[in-house]
Amino acid sequence: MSERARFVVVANRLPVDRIVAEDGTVDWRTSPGGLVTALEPVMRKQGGAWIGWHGAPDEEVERFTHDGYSVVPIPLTSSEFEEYYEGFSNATLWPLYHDTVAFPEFHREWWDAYVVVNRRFAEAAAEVADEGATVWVQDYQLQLVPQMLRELRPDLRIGFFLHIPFPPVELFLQLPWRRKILEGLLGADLVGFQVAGAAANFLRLVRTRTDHKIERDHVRVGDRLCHAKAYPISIDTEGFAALAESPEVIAEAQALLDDLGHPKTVLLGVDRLDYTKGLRQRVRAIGELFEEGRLDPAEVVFLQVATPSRERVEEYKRLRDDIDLLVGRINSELGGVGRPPIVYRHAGFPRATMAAMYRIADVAVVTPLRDGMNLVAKEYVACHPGTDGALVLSEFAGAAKELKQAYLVNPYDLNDMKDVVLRAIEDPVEERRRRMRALKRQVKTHTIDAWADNFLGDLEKLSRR
Ligand code: GDG
Repeated sequence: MSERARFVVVANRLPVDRIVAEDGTVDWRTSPGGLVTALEPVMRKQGGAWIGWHGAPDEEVERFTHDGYSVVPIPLTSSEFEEYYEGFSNATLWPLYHDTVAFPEFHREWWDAYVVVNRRFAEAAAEVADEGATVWVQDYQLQLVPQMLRELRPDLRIGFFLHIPFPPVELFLQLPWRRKILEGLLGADLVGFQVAGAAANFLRLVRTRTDHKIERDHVRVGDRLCHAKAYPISIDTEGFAALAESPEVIAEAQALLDDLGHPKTVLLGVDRLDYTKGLRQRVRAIGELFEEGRLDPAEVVFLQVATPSRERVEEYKRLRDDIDLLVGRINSELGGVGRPPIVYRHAGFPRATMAAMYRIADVAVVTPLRDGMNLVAKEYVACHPGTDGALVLSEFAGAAKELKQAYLVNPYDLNDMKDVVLRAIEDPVEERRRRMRALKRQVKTHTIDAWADNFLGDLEKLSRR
């Protein structure tokens, strides 16, 4: 058997993407992401393994070493991909956990696939983890893994982090398999959430729906404790700031401004194309501001990037069509023959281009209907040079709990959103600076490294036996 690891991350996807060259040779490239950046040092120090799906259905890929840690690919069949991932994870749990902003679908065969795949991940972790090792399970796709793994390997220290919201009791109770999911999570020594309210929702459910005893922030599960606490995730603040200051990004920002015709004001939205991100409402609100003449298309441009996501799931197809239609209508009615008021791109971009967009945006408009955290808000604050920018942020993003000096909005209230966007543009420079300074302080002092250290530090402390 191959070497066992002292630190194991279990996530739906691997942190590497497979690159196939023209001659057919296969290589793996680290996919850019905060989680990988934060966990790599821990992996290096302790000897780590990352367990996850490699992205190609019906294919088996051997375990290999990448950048000094072990990569353990888990196979999924096409039908598992459809039922466990697109189905139960993204058409049942995702809408349910985001306050049912879209209707969750409940199908028994999707649940069955979810159980089968969770078991496969748990078995892989049980095989890879060294005696007494720490295993950190990530996110909503794998909520049964903590308990399954605990049964296989009671010696392990098990943490779980939920990246998305944990819903209020009344919504969670719709789930036919609610009890099994709660028990799944309770297999962990520490369950981390983005915000305190989510941990409270979880504890309230455990209190009302199980026989386990609760004391403050922990649950007694047989002879052990399961703790539930908030660990707001963050970004590699210094890394983003340095990227945004690099000569390449500064040049790209200049080229972007040239392309846009040097407008007086750039409004920016960056999101995965997802119905939780509030794109319909945002485009309508800003569209109305243009239509009513409160924003002048000659002076203001709204740049919206929507990265393709979950393209085979019905609700996402509908959203894509809606946004195309909405943007098309606004632009055709308002634009002159030059640049349209809304510049909309349905595409992914390199990180450097994202940083260039953050640089040139006078106002970032981040208005999800519900979001676990929202990293785009933090990335904007880290990347925008000086203190002249402004962040419009939804009250329904976890980030609003920390970024209190943002221009906070209720994205369900279009008039409020319109007024707040205007205020963010027109407020006296001193007011904008005061807010931006406070936001910068927050993201500088709360980084992704601190997040991982806090979680793993607590996991070690709380699970000491
Ligand atoms: C989940 C939770 C929570 C986007 N487009 C491109 C691109 N991105 C990057 C952004 C940012 C990330 O993707 C998106 O993160 P968010 O936090 O905004 O949203 P989710 O994807 O929904 O993430 C969320 C997060 O997990 C972490 O816990 O905050 O609440 O839903 O980093 O920059 N990156 C590149 N090109 C793009 O086109 N390179």
